[in-house]
Amino acid sequence: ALPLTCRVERTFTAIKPDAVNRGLIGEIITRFERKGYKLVGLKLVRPTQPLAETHYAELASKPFYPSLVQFLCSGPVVAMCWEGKDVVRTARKMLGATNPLESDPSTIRGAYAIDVGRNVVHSSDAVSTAEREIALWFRPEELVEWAPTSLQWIY
Ligand code: RTP
Ligand code: MG
Repeated sequence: ALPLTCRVERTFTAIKPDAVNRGLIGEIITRFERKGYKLVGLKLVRPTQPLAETHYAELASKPFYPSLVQFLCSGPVVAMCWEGKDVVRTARKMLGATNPLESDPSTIRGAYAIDVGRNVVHSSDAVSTAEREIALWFRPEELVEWAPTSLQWIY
């Protein structure tokens, strides 16, 4: 049995159109794999405007909301669901601060972004947000339950 302190969660993470265009898909997925998280959902999506509006609905009153929605719809997005211990909070740490000016250079945004409106990657900001966003972007059958096996694929 898992210890009570082990909180296995799922989060929704998206590689934004700027990063897809710049060829950063592999870099970003690699960081999550190497950290120890498990990929349970993955697809390339060209978001519709309603999807982008719903995704960022909390920010509807912000002056940058229209351009934010337009940006998310401007090209393909890699939608991902990652699973693992404390993945919601840890993914946010791996992304770094929203504004690349403030994100540590060891983070994804700190390493690859220079503009707050083109900050490469998204990840849910809380467990409840993750549940909402996973349901928004994925159908239940698109999420795959699996457990890593031994070295049978090599030997
Ligand atoms: P995200 O949702 O994309 O993961 O980003 P976040 O949680 O770090 O930041 P959030 O407050 O949710 O804002 C969503 C996206 O809006 C853009 N933004 N622009 N011009 C501005 O001051 C400003 N503030 C936020 C960013 O692209 C941010 O990722
Ligand atoms: Mg956010």
